[in-house]
Amino acid sequence: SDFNSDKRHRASEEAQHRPAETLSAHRQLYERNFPLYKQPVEVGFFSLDSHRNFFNDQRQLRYYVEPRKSCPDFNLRDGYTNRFVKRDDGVKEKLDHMLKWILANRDKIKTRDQTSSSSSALGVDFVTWRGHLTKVLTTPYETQEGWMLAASKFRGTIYISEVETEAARANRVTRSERQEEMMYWGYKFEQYTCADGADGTPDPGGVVNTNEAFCTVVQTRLADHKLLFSGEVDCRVKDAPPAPGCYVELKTSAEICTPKQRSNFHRYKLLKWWAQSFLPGVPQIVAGFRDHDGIVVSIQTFQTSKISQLIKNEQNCWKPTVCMNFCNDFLSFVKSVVKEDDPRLVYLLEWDPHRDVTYTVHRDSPFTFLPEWYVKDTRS
Ligand code: 0WD
Ligand code: CA
Repeated sequence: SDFNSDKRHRASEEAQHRPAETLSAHRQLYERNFPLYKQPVEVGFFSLDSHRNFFNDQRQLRYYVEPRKSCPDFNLRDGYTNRFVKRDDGVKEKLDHMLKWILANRDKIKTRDQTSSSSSALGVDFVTWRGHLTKVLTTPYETQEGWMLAASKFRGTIYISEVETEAARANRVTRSERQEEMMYWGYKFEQYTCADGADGTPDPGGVVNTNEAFCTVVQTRLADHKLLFSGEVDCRVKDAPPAPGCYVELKTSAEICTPKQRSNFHRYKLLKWWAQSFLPGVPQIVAGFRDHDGIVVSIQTFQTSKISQLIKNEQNCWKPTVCMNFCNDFLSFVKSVVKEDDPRLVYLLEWDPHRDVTYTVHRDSPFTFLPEWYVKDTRS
């Protein structure tokens, strides 16, 4: 009987610790108090040059130059055919640039509030791109695009890297000429509003090369999840608080002419803009509104912290607390699922609109994303 009760005890233990198979994304489940989200701290940065080479410095950081008129003469189509070098978006870099940063800067990661419960070599629970977290935050409101996120645990830290869905790949390879050109417009707007140096002026006559990037690396905590992530930053303002408080996100968007367009802008676009900038603590977003011919008709600055006030008049609108509570629960779900510490093992988390988050497990598959040079490095 001792044996039996012991067995029963173990069975119930097992049931309690068995991870949930799925996670719901229903927004009503996440209407709770806003979870703790610590002020993001910049712990480093890196640059990618015109050939996508990594540099452990700020050489690609640009400076925001306020347009001289609120309606400047920016033609976003200029240079598309003859002064544009486009990054090859068929090349999947996964977390590689972040991992290079980690190998070169592991001493910069703050382990001050490391508790005994976190037993990872890096002192963080998750390493990922900011863009991946943006997708998680907006999931309860997303009705169009699903996602696939690969997760592996290595020395106690869970790394999360996106896998392109079949639908996203199909969109990418069948983009129309018009769509291709409109993707350029955002980068052209950056060229009109950014200078290389603190006292420089923008050079709209130069080449737009989308290989070039400046990325901030920030550390923060969402409830009990310690996060280290990196995001691309468009530019900074000259006289401003230290990073990330000095950073500016640049956006372009179709001009708003009707109440319906305004409502759609608030409900869909501002959600994505807010999530992306809130995560790394980027305080302002400068938007260029353009017409169908790519002419900028107005420029407007949004304070990231005021966006949720701005949309409160919209009925059935999104709520920051739902986004953050879902992200918190998603990361808890990932922790409960990703148990085995093995960089060759991938837990593939998948979500499609109107479905729950599910996962599958893959050993030594094409989904494996932590490179040999990272897992072999004796310092990590
Ligand atoms: O290889 C991959 N599958 C990915 C690589 C997926 C996502 C990101 N990346 C890398 C790239 O190295 C890039 O430099 O991430 C960096 C940007 O990461 P992020 O900041 O986490 O991404 P996100 O917030 O989605 O995008 C920020 C900006 C975009 O600006 P807008 O205003 O359009 O949101 O980064 C650019 C784009 O300018 N961008 C990308 N650049 C390179 N590769 C990518 C991408 N895949 N996606 C967006
Ligand atoms: Ca941007």
